[in-house]
Amino acid sequence: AEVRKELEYKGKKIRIVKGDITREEADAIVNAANEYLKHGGGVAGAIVRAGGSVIQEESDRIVQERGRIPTGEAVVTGAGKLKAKYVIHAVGPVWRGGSHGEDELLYKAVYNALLRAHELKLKSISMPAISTGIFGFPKERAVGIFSKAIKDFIDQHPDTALEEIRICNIDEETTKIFEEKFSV
Ligand code: AR6
Repeated sequence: AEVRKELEYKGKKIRIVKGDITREEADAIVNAANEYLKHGGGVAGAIVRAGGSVIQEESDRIVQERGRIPTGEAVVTGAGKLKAKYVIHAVGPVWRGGSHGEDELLYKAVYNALLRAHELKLKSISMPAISTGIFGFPKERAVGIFSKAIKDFIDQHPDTALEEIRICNIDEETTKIFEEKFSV
């Protein structure tokens, strides 16, 4: 992937990159999932196509056991044929105008994705701009939420093994907005 911005916060690297997240070499990649972990389009569809149906099958077992995954939560599966070891499925909110808790729910989805990586003692994670595609969350507004969630996570987990957090999007529009507006 093409690195477009590099930041460091409390010794942790944060990189804004442009590329296909299914090709990322991070320990985990994050999927922008829905509550039923039915990976249809967007980044979710790309992850299942590249990683194999084992990712959808494992997701289906999780939903069979636990029921739907509430918006804001994140769960882990293997990554099939991908280079990453894990896929962390984070459920972001559907944009409904902004007065239905969307900001808090997106914050939780980002934070919980990082928390899953931390619990697995991973060193690197790559995540897309959850909710800002098919789910319609305004991209400019999402940047501040990603910034705050990542900063808060690092503040609250100073001893985490996580060394690198990448924000990886395939499209120029999202990449540019994060490149220009992301800060910690
Ligand atoms: N690599 C990197 N970024 C990507 C890729 C890719 N291969 N594909 C898309 N993006 P979206 P959402 C970017 O729509 O809004 C699915 O049907 C994209 O440009 O994937 O949370 C799920 O099953 C955008 O910036 O996620 C859910 O039902 C970002 O990834 C629903 O879509 C997120 O876009 C989730 O919608």
